[in-house]
Amino acid sequence: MKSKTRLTLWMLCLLTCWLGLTPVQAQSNPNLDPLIQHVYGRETTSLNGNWNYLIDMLEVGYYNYRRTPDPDGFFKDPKVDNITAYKEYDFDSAPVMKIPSDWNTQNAQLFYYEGTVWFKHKFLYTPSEAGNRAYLYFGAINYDSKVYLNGKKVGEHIGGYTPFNMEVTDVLKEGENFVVVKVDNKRYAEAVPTLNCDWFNYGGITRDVMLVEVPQTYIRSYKVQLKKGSKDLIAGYVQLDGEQASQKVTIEIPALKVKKEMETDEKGYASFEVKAKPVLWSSSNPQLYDVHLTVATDRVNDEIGFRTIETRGREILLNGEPVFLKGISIHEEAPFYSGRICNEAENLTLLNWAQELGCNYVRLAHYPHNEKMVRMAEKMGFMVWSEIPVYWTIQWNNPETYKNAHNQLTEMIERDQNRAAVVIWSIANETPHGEARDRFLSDLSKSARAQDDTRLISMAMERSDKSPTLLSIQDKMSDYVDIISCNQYVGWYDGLNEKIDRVSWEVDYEKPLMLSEFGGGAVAGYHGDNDQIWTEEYQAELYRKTLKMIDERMSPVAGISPWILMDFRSPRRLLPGIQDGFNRKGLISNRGEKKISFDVLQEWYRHK
Ligand code: GCB
Repeated sequence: MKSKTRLTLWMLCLLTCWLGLTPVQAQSNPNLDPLIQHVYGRETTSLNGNWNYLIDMLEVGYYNYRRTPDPDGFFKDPKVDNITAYKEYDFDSAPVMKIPSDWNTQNAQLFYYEGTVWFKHKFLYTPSEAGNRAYLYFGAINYDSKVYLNGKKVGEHIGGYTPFNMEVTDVLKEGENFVVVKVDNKRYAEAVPTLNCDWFNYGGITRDVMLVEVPQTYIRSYKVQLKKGSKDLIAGYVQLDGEQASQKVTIEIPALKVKKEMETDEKGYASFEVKAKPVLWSSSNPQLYDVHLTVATDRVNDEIGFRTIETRGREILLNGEPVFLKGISIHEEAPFYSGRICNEAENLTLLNWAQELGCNYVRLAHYPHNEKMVRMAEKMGFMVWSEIPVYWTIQWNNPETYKNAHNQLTEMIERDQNRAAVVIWSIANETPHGEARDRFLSDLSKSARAQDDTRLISMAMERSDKSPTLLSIQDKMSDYVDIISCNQYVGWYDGLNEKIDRVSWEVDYEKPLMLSEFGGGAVAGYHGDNDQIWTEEYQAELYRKTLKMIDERMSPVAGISPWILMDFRSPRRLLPGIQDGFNRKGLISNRGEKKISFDVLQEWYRHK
């Protein structure tokens, strides 16, 4: 892209944020269509299952020998007879991989691979109703993907953890079709996340793939939540897509005796407000209501909860009442074999452990987790912190990096804006202070607020201490967040456990304070004295002392999400015999063994 165009886009982004405008369905990914809300509630054909794949280190399927894009790349996949024509690849005789999955744990040769893999899947299509429109939907592909249907490019997407879809009505055929996807998970400096991070760069088509069918004019997006500051006014919008843009829309919530009709404008948009007295969603009673949205041509059903989330001084209020967020941080990594989560049972195992721990809250770090995880958390009564991978030091001055981060933020919000469980949008983790970073993050924060004012904004900050033992947070971004969250590692990266007893805290902001991370490493089954690092005893002692510090020497704390539920793979963790490629700060090992610290935290939560 020419730098002038980049500059204009960057200025446009900023202008949109400054004006506080909602960038309706902001799009930075080319050839994609606005996200369809709640795909699991539509008529879908799953395209999960076996896909053939080719490992393409040199990207010969995309570029010719002059390294320019080849119009006859692998996506064409023509049938040749090998006598009159040749081709140097063949999907149909290539190995198969189960999708969704990460490729690293599916094929030992791909464990450390970062590069391009091509996937192909054949499927039969029978139109379910004449005149329907069809979309290809991907829950997530890590990281850079190009999608082709029947040899034609239909979309591309950047960003490894958010969904995207593209209309394929005109390319889809009755009978056999084939979809080819080029997936590239190479890390690069301007990406989000960037080159450097403390989790595993699983590549592949990591979430559900579906063909979604909708009527010619359909309900593409909607928001149905309590109006900010109200417990008895449900508000939101409906956005249609299709030629019959002006139509009557009905929203019904039978259990609340709500039935409201409205007219969409010439752009297919209608906003609404309706009086209702819902039983409010909470951790102890995660009440959800059937919500039906109907137009002459379409109907969508969803289950939606209603709650308020606000702050008052240093407190967080759920439904108007102070609440302490008893949390745990979680990576989207499967228990027992440690790969990217690819089914509901794996989500459930993690959430069951969080429940056993006594949590009412989960920090889903460091990127948006799969949609089913969020829905499951909601049904189980967990409040959720949802985060984009703006992590450590990314390119704060690069307009493309901003556009990418902003797009991931938008896709995260669009997907989950009806989930009552999501109470916090987090825009960053442990980022270094500086003007460019402050501008980047404050713009993200303003945009998140403009897109959704029914949740709180936070980010995981770092300490700026007042003295070696007087710990504090001083961050210009404090003006732009609702909750001051801090990752801190006294007893691990900062001194040994004895230091924890010597520190106290002074945080001057009149906003709720959360400890978004603390912890230390321990090898499950490795025992020793309380001061012997890597033992379960050391980690347990770190927890005991930190929890005591929170009780006695921190100004009121509104919640915590210690690091982390389960040991997870990280290429930064190289210590043989101890780490072996895993971050060992889990309360539970990667094999599912609970460490002593699990009991320590469980006991503290029991009395909280
Ligand atoms: C942090 C990061 C997290 C790391 C953790 C650690 O502060 O936010 O991603 O995994 O520390 O274990 O060092």
